[in-house]
Amino acid sequence: MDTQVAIIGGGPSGLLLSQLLNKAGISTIVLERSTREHVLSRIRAGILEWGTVEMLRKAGVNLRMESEGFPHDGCYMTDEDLMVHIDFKELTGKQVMVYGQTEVTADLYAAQDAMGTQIIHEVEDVKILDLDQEEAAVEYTLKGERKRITCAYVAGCDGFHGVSRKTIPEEKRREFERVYPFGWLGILSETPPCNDELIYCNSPRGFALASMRNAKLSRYYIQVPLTDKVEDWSDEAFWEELKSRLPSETAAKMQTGPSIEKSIAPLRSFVSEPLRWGRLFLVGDAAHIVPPTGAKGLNLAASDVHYLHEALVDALTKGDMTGIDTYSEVALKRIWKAMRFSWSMTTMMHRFDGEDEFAGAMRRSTLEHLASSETARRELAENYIGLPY
Ligand code: FAS
Ligand code: PHB
Repeated sequence: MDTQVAIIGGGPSGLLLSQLLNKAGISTIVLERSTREHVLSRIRAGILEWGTVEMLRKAGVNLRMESEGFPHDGCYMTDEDLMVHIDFKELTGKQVMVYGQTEVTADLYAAQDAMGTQIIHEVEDVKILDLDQEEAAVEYTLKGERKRITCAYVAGCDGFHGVSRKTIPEEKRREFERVYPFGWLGILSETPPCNDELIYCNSPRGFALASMRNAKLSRYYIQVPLTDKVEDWSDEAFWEELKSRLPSETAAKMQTGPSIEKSIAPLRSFVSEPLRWGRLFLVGDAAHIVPPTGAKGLNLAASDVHYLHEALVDALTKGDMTGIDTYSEVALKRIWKAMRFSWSMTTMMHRFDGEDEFAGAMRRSTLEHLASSETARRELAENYIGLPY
């Protein structure tokens, strides 16, 4: 056997799983389609649940996060000039960490390099085979040469467009999907954030989010029609539209500047069941996609890794198959709760084409209820900081 666990995908899921398995003495080979530079050029998630922070500590990749990340005690939800503070710390005793996915991925690569882990970039035409045999196999092409590795298990950490999920026969997969009729236009700008905590904005013109990466780097999003293209939006047009959706006093003090990254991400909710097929296990975006409104995508990948890493260590070091046999059922329980929260936040904070006045009134009254009910704020806070593993 070439390795104990073959990991398809060198994004946060694959790298975190590899790091935790290696620390437990289990060998891995990571197969990544892109170059490392390309993986590290992606601008994605910005909020870590505390469970994810603990996972990174357990993996020994927390030093830079502890010194450069920002623990946040809460966030704001707004509807025009109504601003509701959700105080996570007061309501749940917990915080979230503002630290970009790009940095998490870079820290994981550095740690894996330090451990001398095999990470093979620019692989092509990956095929996952023999999942019902004593040993599984993964074939791939590297620089024109066909390769084959044998392993005990395969972790499919290759995201929504990867090969792993599709390795499970279509007739054996049960897929659930909701595609939202809008996207998020996001920019990164070297400007100080407009607020000390995140602001999720509902407005008659649509959703907006004011986030950040650090005291000099802001991340902003606005809801746009799916027909929009990035080139349709000048920086000036973006800033004007963003300000029109923020509470007026926040907009008035906002510092604008040139975008250093600008992109449109589509929004969907998606789950594929089961997460196991013989010796193959799906992890992270390979199994599920959430709209980023609840800041759950990266964090759900981390909890999948938590369950699978524990299951593989038990199976490979103690011969205990319980975790392996229950991984799909256990992980899906938490996945569906995060799916519900992300869908609820998205439907609560976005305008849908053709909606009537009643829909806007419902959004407004949801905010009013949050403003007046500590119970409602606690329910949102518990989901946002992350449900228990
Ligand atoms: P990833 O997609 O990150 O990684 C999969 C890796 O597998 C990639 O490196 C890919 O190159 C590789 N791969 C694919 N096919 C392969 C194959 N056949 N062979 C080998 N390798 C293969 N989440 C949030 O919480 N907040 C956000 O704001 C947010 N914004 C996002 C914006 C965008 C545009 C996208 C696409 C996602 C966003 N997400 C966000 C979700 C995102 O952060 C994911 O949840 C997170 O990247 C999940 O990590 P992985 O499961 O590792 O998948
Ligand atoms: C981000 O900073 O990129 C971010 C923060 C919170 C979200 C989504 C994205 O819900």
